[in-house]
Amino acid sequence: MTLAQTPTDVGTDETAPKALTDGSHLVVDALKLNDVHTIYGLVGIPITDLARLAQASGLRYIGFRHESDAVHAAAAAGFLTRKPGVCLTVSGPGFLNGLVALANATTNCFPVVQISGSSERHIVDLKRGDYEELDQMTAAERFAKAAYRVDRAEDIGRGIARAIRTAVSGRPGGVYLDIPAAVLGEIIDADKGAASLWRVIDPAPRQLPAPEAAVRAVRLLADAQRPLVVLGKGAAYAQADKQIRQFIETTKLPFLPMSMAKGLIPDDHPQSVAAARSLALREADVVMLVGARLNWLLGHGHAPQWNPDAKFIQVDIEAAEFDSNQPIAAPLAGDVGSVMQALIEHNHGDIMAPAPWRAALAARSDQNGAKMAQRLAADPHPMQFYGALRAIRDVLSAHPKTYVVNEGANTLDFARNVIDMHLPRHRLDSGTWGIMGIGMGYAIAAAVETGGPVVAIEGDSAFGFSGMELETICRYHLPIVVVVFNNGGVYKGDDINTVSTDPSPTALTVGARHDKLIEAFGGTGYRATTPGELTAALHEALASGSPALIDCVIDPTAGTESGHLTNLNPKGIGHA
Ligand code: ADP
Ligand code: TZD
Repeated sequence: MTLAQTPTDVGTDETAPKALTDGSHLVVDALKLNDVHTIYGLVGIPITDLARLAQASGLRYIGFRHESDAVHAAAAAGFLTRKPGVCLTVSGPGFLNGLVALANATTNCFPVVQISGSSERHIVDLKRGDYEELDQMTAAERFAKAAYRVDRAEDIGRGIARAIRTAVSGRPGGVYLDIPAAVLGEIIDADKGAASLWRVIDPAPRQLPAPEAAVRAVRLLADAQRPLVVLGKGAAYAQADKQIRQFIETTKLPFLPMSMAKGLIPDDHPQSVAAARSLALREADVVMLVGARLNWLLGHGHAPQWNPDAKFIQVDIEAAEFDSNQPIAAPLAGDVGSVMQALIEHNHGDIMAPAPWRAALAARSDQNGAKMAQRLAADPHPMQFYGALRAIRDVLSAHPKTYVVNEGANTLDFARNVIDMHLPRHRLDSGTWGIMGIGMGYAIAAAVETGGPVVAIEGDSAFGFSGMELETICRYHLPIVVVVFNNGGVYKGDDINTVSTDPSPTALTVGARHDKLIEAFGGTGYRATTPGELTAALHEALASGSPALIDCVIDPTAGTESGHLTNLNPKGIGHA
């Protein structure tokens, strides 16, 4: 793409004026050359024209109300597609608003590139005080997988190639790419510009494990009395669904999905031991972690939650992850697809999960399943988490292709266990940080990237972090249904301040009508106070394929403070 020529654009040959281009055109051309189809962002100086140009050039631009949501959306796009999501932010505060989400993406190992305009370098660097002045690259460095800056228009192609390569190769993560306003506006010869762009070949090359590493792991699994496979979101991300399922099914190994790996193999698969999780962790003697870290979400692999004599096998693309918490007896460095393929090839019928272990897990699953069924069957008034989740579960089982986004405390903990997933990469949640605020961004990305229906199951506090994106959802007519679990509080809604008339720190507005919020933007609002009303509303909303919000009224006394993480609150000497 070239700029329109002006009478002053005269080249050396007076009969052939030189075609020109500029930084913004080069950014768009470089993204298109690398198969980027969508940009998530929020405009302002100096990137408004860049967004307009991207749209005019055939890229889809999704405009948000807060940068954090835009970057969360791009990160979710990265997780869903295994290609870096791209987002665009303005200088200074806009960049910083996005940085939380960039850090979150890096923590979750999602590939994303945050491109931000920035202010005049010669003013920023001498701290002379510019509009939205900030040394953004230095700030991003600490929180991203990498941070780069492009200082000349002729380096834009290189910068974008480098950002894409870094985001998606090895352990994926967030990459920051700084493009100062002056570079976006820099005019250069169009031929020189075009020649400076390139397409990244094989952005995430396969990484094969050494054969001896595969043999070592097979031997351990073959000798195990009580083997267990833990599937993490790295396994879901890797899109190695076929190899994983083949390996699991031919070996009969029991598997446990981490929350975002749910559906990688359907939750109702007979080898899933999600319903016997405690027993599986406590007893397993050989554990194979596939794209899952032994971090807090897995109790760091410590006893008594885990068998103190357990031996760990770990499949991870990042070798430095091994031994981060427990000794890894059989490290398998490589991408999940290549490692699982190697395991399939080196397993000559050696691995077969012993029948007594499988029977013990099945018995415990049945026992726990019966208890859960009882809890779900109860129908107390006012509505509790389980009653509402039973209604959602039943509606979603009739819509198995629905993407589920989930955040909150109790809302997250209960929904994770109740809502079965049937397809890979259909569940997006608070992830490794336990962050609130991913809800609307992730939901928007799921709808935009897949065209599929999305149900976001949100605690009322959690929803508040990104709630203004309801307007974005309505503006783009996305098939998203938001269900707000309204119990009037951060965690529970029954905390009372006994010393003044101010609300307690965990209180939110009693009787809030979240359904009215979406009506302001043309979406449909519902209010449900019983599982029956919730069922009817969700059916109708999903059938319409249009933006909707269901305010789902829950007993304010239901749940616990901090959900399942109550024990992480410091004890101290007690409080009011
Ligand atoms: P979970 O929270 O589901 O347990 P984690 O986010 O802790 O999962 O772990 C994901 C792991 O997957 C990370 O250590 C990351 O390096 C790894 N990973 C990401 N992509 C791949 C891949 N393609 N192949 C192998 N490992 C991967
Ligand atoms: N801020 C950010 C960015 N992330 C966080 N995790 C928190 C604050 C602390 N926090 C939680 O860990 S859960 C939560 C907060 C504020 C909200 C819990 O209330 P909820 O959920 O209404 O969303 P439940 O289901 O009613 O418990």
